[in-house]
Amino acid sequence: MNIKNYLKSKKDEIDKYLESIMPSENKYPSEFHKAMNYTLFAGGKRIRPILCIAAYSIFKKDYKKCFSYAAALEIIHTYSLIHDDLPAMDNDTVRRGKPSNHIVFGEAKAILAADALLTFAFETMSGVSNIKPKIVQKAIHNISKASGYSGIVGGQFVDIDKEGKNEDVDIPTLEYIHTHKTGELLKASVTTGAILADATNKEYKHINNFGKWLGLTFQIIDDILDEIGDENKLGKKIGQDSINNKFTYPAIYGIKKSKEIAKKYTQKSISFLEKIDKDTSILENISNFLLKRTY
Ligand code: GRG
Repeated sequence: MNIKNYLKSKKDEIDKYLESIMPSENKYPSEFHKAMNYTLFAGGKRIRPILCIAAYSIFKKDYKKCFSYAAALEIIHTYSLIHDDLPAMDNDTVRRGKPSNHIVFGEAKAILAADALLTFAFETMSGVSNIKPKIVQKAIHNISKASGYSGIVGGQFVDIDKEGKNEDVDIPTLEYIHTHKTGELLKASVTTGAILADATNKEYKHINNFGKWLGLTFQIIDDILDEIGDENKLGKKIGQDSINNKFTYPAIYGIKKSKEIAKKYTQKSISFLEKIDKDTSILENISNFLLKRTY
């Protein structure tokens, strides 16, 4: 299947599913529901849910069974974007091509909307009744770990802590920030697919390694795009990393070498898929697509 068609069709399915579960803006308190839905439906590639579905589909056909988890991953990602844009964090006024959540609703309401998204993700995941409880527990545990102190929040903490202190930052610190802030949730997207499809321990390990290298590559490309990307395509302002004096791959290695590293890591991610004795071509194509992405 053409990968662009696959991404588009799965994005449409996930968007429809998200619309079906999010609180109605006609219900009280309407403004609160609007604030929750605003950034979620402002755009976004839906990469995390698609990765979850694609990983699940390696092992099983009935991929709609993982929609609650795929949706939860997108909802958690959106909460993190709203918090990330706040003045106390990265202070970004544009997200997904629109004014950031706090610009439209104000800081206090944006914080509450993001908090509600985070908890709603867990409500969604724990509310499923068509998956064995042991698998539900494992999947929720997996996503919780990626979302918390040992995942995106830990990465964000170190990122904020090291802002403007480049003399304190070495390569292992940079890798900690990248693998945690961005990588853990992307890795959890594919491993959750494998958990839900009841993959063997060996298969899980290969998917986990695939996710690790894919996640790191994703942030390297994000850093490159922050320097040389197109604001209209990206839907956010570029040059923010250098304004915030952030230690990034392009800041250390330059653009050319960073691109080479991203290519090497993409190949590494795919090498783990090759160890799985099943059709992994969709994940492989997604990995190659993400390497070349421009948005
Ligand atoms: C708990 C106070 C508090 C804050 C948490 C967790 C967190 C703040 C921030 C996460 C850090 C973050 C936003 C990392 C960036 C990840 C990243 C590369 C985002 C862009 O992802 P894409 O390209 O975006 O998938 P779309 O819009 O397509 O979904």
